[in-house]
Amino acid sequence: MSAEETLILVKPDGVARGLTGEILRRIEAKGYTIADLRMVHADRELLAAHYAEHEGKPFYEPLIEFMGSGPVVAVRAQGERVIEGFRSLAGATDPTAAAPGTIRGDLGRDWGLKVQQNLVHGSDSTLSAERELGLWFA
Ligand code: IDP
Ligand code: MG
Repeated sequence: MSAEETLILVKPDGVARGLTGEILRRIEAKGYTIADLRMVHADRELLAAHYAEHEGKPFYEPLIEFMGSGPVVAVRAQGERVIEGFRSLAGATDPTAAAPGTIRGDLGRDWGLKVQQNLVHGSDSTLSAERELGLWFA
């Protein structure tokens, strides 16, 4: 059986702040394998597909705008229970509440914007990992 895979995105705030290396370092330090990597300036179509589950929510439009505001780094990461493990490394969605020791807790904060700029995305299930990897690594 091949190792579990997940999609990780370093969001535009992470890239713009020069935190790509630090985030990749944490993924590798945890023992996950970076199986593929690309920098993408995503168009609206890709972002709408990626965030389809959030359509209609108040933060949806600002989220799409933010995610298209600059390049993101897309990562195919591999390892035993990597989906759950990366969500744990990333920390809670709200960077102010995210625990210290996590990517969002250590490196993120609330900037008082309409959308939480929280540095990273990680797939939340095997189904979404498969779907999202198909979108970003088509
Ligand atoms: P996740 O990234 O921790 O899985 P989701 O609930 O899937 O969180 O939300 C997707 C993204 O939308 C979040 O990472 C964050 O950037 C943004 N977001 C989620 N909830 C809110 C909110 O209540 N206000 C503003 N932005 C939000
Ligand atoms: Mg999510």
